[in-house]
Amino acid sequence: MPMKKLTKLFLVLALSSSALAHTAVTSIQPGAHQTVTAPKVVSMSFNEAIPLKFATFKVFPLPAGDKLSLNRAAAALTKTALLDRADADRRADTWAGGSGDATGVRVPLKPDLKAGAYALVWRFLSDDGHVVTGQSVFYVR
Ligand SMILES: [Cu+2]
Repeated sequence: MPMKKLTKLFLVLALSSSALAHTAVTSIQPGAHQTVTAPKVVSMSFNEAIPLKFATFKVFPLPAGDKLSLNRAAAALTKTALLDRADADRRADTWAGGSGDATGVRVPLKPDLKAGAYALVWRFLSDDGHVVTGQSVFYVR
């Protein structure tokens, strides 16, 4: 194999092994598809500290649907809603940003949430420099 190709192969391998080192979400409360009564916060923890300055957490009510359509709606929000500004009215949380590094966050929720499905969506900067996004669905009874 020519040297140039070998170098390229090595680079690809090095990149894919660093991708394995993304900061991981180790727990979410309420958990995925869990039902809770009158939740006051959603909490998340990570396997290493993340800089809160570059982190966004949002909670949105979802239209009624089955598990698959709720997961799809939450994933769509992760793509469209994370960088939105001025969406406080549509959101179910009152997260106002943070500072410093933390291995966990507590995202405050608005009081008296209506019964139904909600999506927690997140975006943060991993220690390896990658942006990590994700979502989780829970239910309020
Ligand atoms: Cu990574």
